[in-house]
Amino acid sequence: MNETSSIPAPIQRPALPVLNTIERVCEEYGILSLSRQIEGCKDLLAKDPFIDVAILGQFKAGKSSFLNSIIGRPVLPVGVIPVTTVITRLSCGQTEGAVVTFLDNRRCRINLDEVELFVSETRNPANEKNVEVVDIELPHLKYYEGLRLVDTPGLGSVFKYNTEISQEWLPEVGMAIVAISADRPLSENDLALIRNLSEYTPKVVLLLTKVDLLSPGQQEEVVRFFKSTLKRELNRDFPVLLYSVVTETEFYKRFLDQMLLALSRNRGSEFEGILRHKVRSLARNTIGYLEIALKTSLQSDQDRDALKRLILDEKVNYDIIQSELSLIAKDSKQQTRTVIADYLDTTHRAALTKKLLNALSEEMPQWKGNLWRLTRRYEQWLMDTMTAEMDSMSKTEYKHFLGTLKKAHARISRSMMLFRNLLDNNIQKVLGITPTGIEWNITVTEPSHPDIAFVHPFDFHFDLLWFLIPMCLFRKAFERHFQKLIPRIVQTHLSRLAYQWEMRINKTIDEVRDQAMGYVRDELATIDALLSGMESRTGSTSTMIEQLKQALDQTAE
Ligand SMILES: Nc1nc2c(ncn2[C@@H]2O[C@H](COP(=O)(O)OP(=O)(O)OP(=O)(O)O)[C@@H](O)[C@H]2O)c(=O)[nH]1
Ligand SMILES: [Mg+2]
Repeated sequence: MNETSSIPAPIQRPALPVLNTIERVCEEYGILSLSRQIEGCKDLLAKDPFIDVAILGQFKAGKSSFLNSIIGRPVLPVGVIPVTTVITRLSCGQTEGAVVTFLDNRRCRINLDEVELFVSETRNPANEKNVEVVDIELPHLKYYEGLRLVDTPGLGSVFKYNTEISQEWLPEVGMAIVAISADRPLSENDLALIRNLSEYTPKVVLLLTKVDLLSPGQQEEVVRFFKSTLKRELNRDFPVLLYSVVTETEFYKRFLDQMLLALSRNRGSEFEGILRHKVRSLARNTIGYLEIALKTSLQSDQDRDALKRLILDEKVNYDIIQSELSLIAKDSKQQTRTVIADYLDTTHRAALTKKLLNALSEEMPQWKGNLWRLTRRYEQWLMDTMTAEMDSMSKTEYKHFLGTLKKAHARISRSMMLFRNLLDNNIQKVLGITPTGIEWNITVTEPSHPDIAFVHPFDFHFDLLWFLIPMCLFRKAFERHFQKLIPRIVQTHLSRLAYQWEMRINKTIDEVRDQAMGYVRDELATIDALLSGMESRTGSTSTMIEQLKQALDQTAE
């Protein structure tokens, strides 16, 4: 948090010695898989006493519009294509402005009208400016003292799992508002998000946005559908609020205000509740792993070796899964270019060529001057038209380019889960323990959009001979020549677009593979550590499990 914002009054921090115990146990037993969850709890205890109220959800659900409406100022950029790329926090500050924190910890203060330069996809594509977070300070947010409203990048529209930035940030969530647009009610992705969020916070609220698109009867129907689906899928009730930034906003805002004000007033106890929830979930996972250690430590050295061989058998092998995932990635990457090029070729090449030829026939008669000037006009026209066409095609058609990424993601996720099931089954079979199973979510960041630049099509500058060529005789011939160039120029640009997207998509496929490998590596290292060298730990492990169970009882929600 930056120095200038007004830090809310400190609150009583719950003493949670169990967190230290868990951290020590994980270190001692080599339980690497829980590191991120531990860091999330520690951060919450150590950081400034804000409760982060995060708005999360699918891209274009209306998250930024909602926050602008709540704070009464159009501070966050909104739009019809994916916009938000960076976590943006809004809180009360003495002076109006924003602070950008970069990944290397540099900070700079900016005006509110510059926020867009850092948080929007168009001005900061795929966060190329390496911004970690933007903190917006507004004096009038004193109203919600101690709360920080957090805008998050939209979660992947075409992917089962969520974008990296928002996903990585989940352990930080205090209260979560899950935005679901009235025109896309409750997808598989939303359910996965809500399920996942429930690990990190007891306070999850659903927000049905853009309700102006529905009649009152339809609104009721959608809310009923939400409630029944969530009850069936997650066996829990969640509050559902409605919102529209278009009609009756003040009416909807009142409910949100009440909720946020209550959270702000009871910040101390709410904070404690959120923290307890996180620690309890962590304690349950730790107990799960300790039980594996306990079972193992009851065996003799020889039997323990045998158990280890049974659990980490030839199928549960790092090298095998590594080569399997690498093969999937390689196979998918090889197909990327063809998939994109074929799509552009069959769907767009002829139509674009025709469109450009028609446009050129309309434009060219208005161009005056000698051959040199005519050629410059042609080049300029081509540059403007092609850049605009490629840019718009890249933005509107890119979803058709993501086929191999989606396939790779699905195949890698499946392989990873099969591997996990093999491991879990072995543990179940050999030790009689059902592993608690922390979530293995592979997150996918949509690749950034390439910079569309014009490729110069001319090999020979015949226009330099303009003083030798009488235009009254040859103009028609040059016009025909310019037209004849169009198909080749279209083809060159389409294949360049395919190449640019291929590079980006293939890089993302590699990232997906590496993430999967990271999960597998941590889990195997954890299980290996738990199955090794436990001979003298039987007593201490069961004491530890008892202690954690007691702590769970004491921190009951
Ligand atoms: N009809 C209607 N449209 C809305 C409403 N809220 C947002 N929109 C429109 O929905 C589109 C997306 O809005 P954003 O606020 O940019 O959505 P977002 O969830 O922040 O999108 P990302 O940042 O890309 O994840 C914009 O075109 C908004 O004008 C609403 O209440 N009613
Ligand atoms: Mg947004």
